[in-house]
Amino acid sequence: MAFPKPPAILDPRDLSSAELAQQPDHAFLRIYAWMQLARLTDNRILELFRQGLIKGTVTGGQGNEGLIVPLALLADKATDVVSFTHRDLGGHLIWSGHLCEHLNQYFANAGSPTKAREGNVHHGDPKNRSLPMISHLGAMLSNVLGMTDSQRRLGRPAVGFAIFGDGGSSTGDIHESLNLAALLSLPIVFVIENNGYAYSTPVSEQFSGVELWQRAASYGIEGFAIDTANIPATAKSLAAAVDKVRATSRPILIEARVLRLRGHAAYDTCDYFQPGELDALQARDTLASYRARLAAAGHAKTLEGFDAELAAYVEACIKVSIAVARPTPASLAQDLFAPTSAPLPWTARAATTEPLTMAQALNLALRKILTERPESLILGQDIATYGGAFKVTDGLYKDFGRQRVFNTPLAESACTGYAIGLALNGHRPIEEFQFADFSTEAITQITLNAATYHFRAGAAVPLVLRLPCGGGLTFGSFHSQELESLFLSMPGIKALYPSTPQDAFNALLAAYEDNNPVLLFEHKGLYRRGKSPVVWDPNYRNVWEPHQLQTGDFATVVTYGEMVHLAREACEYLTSEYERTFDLFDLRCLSPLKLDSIRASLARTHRLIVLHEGRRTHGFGAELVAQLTEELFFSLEAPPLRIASLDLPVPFAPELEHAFRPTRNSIIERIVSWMG
Ligand SMILES: Cc1ncc(C[n+]2csc(CCOP(=O)(O)OP(=O)(O)O)c2C)c(N)n1
Ligand SMILES: [Mg+2]
Repeated sequence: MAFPKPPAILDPRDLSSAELAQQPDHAFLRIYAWMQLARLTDNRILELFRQGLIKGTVTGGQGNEGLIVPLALLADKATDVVSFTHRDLGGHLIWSGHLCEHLNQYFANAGSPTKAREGNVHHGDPKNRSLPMISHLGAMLSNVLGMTDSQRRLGRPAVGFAIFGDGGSSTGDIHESLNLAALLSLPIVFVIENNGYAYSTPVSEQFSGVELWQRAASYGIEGFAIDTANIPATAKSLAAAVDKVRATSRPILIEARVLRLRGHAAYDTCDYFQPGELDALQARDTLASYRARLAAAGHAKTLEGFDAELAAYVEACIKVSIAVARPTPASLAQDLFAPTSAPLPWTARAATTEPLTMAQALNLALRKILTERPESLILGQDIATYGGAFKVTDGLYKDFGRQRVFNTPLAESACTGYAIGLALNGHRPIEEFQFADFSTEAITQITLNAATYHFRAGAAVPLVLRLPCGGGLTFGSFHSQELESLFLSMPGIKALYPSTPQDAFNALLAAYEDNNPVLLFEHKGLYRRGKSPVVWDPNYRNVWEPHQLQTGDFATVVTYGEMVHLAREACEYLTSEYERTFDLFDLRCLSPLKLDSIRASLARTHRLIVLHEGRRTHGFGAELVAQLTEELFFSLEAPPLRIASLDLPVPFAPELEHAFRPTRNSIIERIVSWMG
């Protein structure tokens, strides 16, 4: 069924300070119409939810329209960046799309913009720079920062709108994002929707100290509060703020006092309100008072016309959307990862004639990427003049400058979110974590935001996260971990783990050109474990497959990272002392797993040894054993052997760490006793 034609008053989706000054009546009536559309739609969504026709969490925007409607109208939809919250249906309606498409999202039908993979207001339009929210409050702000910066880097005069609630204001992500925007001087309008409550919690239990807008001063940026009870005044101050941010490229923090007229969500029992409090709130409804004000100014007839037309339009759209087919699970699995592009046109220059350490090989790959790919940039802590904690980025800042190679503050979550925003807009950031361990600070951004993006919003996030990992260097439990099983239990992440300088060079190029978030595990013990030649390898994409290092017939050994080198030594010993030979595989790619060559080996040897440095319980080896043996189980001649670290935090002293991790000798001992 065709989408109904919207009433003419909804044709313009824009507003400017000039229009507010010169033709205020036009402007104010347009604001009213969009507010009324948002209200009618939110109200009908609530009814449809109560009828069981809409599922999930229905958090209405009733009371928030006086803020979000002028704000969304003022944004330049061809340039600017936004991420709307769960109170901002009105903003979604204005930014892009037909009402039917938004309703399709709520009905979770086959026409839903998230392909019905996300519910209700969790949609967006990333191609038009409206970034779909994830539930985790605060997480979207840094994405807006990154995409806005990407727009500016491309020469477009964008403003980003980073919106959050009074409850969200307590999260660390909000602080990290405000700090980052101030530091990088990004043109961001931060807007706090202060409706007095976070679910049932009043602001008095949310924060103490200064009012929310006054926090601006501590970031060295301008801040002010507005009361959206006066909508013309709200529109004018928002317009002035947007103009200012666009012109100065400095962030501003606005605390908007708004109302929440229907409790937190459809399921809210509202029993935390004082008697009469909800009625009193509803009596202050800004939409009603705005309508009365416009009617008193001589627009009563026009408003009646709008109301009738808009109500008929909403009903007609519901009729269309409710009849759309239910979604099918047909393409669920295919859509997890963004398709990878053809190989980039790398120059086939031989990299160097000198043998290199793995750290130098990575540096060379980064240099090649920065030289040949203008969309690339590198960020991380201490990576600029200092060259990174492990000197992997040595010299890059000097040669490529601050625009391409820059230090970040200690804010792993916001910096990763910022990188996601850059990646969504065509840049390809490479982020160095000082130690892999600190990536846990960014776990929401990596596993829930970046990793799910393509699945839920159809947008690619080409992002490389470099993770110096592993132990054996007496760094203790917070600088030595192997985190692959933590991350890779979540869908949507690719991961490479090279063990040689050449593979590290190849892996960085392969990860870089992939259209998905890729974790690059770099074992710190391998950074300087000897040198070997590194050449331009036209088959660099082979790092996505396991590499067979030696052949034999007694057992199939699968390992990766630093353990590859220990496994080699152990196999050599067992061959010379016990005359056993082994098929030895360096897995190299941990996700997506490609195990066919290893399965073929196991079908021949009938014995499997899996070795890794991460802990044993819930470790990556469990998954490897399961996937490798489930089809070959009855042909095995021995139970699979798993060699891993102990199920403990990584201990500090060398003697203790030695006992914790597999060593050449402990590997040999385990295999000998298993051989029986
Ligand atoms: C990090 C995080 N913790 C908890 C929640 C659950 N939750 C969803 S909405 C909400 C209240 C949010 O309050 P506020 O930021 O003021 O926004 P409002 O709903 O009032 O618009 C909570 C606690 C969440 N979404 N994210
Ligand atoms: Mg709130």
